[in-house]
Amino acid sequence: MNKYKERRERLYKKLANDSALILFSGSEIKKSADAFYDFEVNRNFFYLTGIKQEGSILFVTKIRSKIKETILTSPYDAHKEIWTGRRLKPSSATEICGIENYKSTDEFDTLLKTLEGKVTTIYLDQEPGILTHTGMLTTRFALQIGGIPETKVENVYPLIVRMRMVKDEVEIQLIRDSIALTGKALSHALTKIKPGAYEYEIAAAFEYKIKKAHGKLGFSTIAATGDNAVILHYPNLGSKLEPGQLLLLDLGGHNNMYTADISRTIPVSGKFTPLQVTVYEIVLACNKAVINFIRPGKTIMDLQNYTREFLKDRLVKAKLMDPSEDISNYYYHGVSHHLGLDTHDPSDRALPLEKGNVITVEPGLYFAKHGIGVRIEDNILITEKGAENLSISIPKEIKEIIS
Ligand SMILES: [Mn+2]
Repeated sequence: MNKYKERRERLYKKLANDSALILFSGSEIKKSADAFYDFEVNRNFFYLTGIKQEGSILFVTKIRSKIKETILTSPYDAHKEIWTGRRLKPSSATEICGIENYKSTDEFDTLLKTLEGKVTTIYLDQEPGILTHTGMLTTRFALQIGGIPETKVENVYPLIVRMRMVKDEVEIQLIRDSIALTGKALSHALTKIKPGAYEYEIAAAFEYKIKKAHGKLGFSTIAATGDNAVILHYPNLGSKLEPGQLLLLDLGGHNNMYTADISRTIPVSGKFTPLQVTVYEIVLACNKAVINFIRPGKTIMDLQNYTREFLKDRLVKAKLMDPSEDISNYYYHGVSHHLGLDTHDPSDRALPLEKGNVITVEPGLYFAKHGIGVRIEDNILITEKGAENLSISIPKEIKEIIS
């Protein structure tokens, strides 16, 4: 069966009777003048349809338990096509998502009117910032259709997010492929690390290999040397790599919508100072200990508490912090987040981990006064009894990263 259809059918079981579900792929966002940002589809819409084109709509009714699905895309516009590229034909749209019933978005308002008197619940993805096919915020659209008599609007976002948290076999393979691509691109970038190179050159080498695979970045590449590495989402990438510094890389790419998210920390001159190696060994040991600690049933909060205690214990033993100090002075982010169609894949963090979840494990330590930031991040599949490190083949052992 079409995998998107299979997902939709699982979702429909959770919807109330006499309801409608309306999901939007989103609209392009203006950059400046007549330029737009590259379109990024609403991932919940993509998860259920496989369609990536802006201005598309999934329209579903569940009346007396009977499901009726319609897929809508923007009407064919020959003039627009010769300016901005080829558009999905109705036949391709229906084939991708496995929905036979097709309409153009011109017919959406008429379709919406058919709900009057037929449904009592309308489900929308009310995640802030999601746009309709006309560029209206979905939260605003919700207010508008809230005026349909005898109906209430429900947020379908939590239901879809719970489904997305458990990856199926197809999704796990796509994540494996993206990790392999990211690992390959990272190993190319590593060959460019030397004193005198710039952070942006290392990032460019990584991104070249991703683009060469017709891929995209999951997020803006971080290449941060020296004390730049204490800035978690360091955005500037303008510094020169100096001898004796560390370079922290946090990067991920894909050519299949599912991103990897990998961090490695590399000595610029090919060798660590004694202080750097002490810090690196603690973070590496912590990375491995957390991966070992993972079991279905534990929560991400359990992993975080474990990480904080582990790092504090090791830093105190190494005399790098006082027992009375707060570990948050040196480790000030979460150890894990879910990963998938989004880098920070949406999740219900209160839910315990279960088989099929994919999360990151990314302990770090940051000492601004020593110009040291170390983070080692792997991507982990939760299995029946524990965890599988999907990024195990991306080097992180000291002997693998020194020259
Ligand atoms: Mn991450």
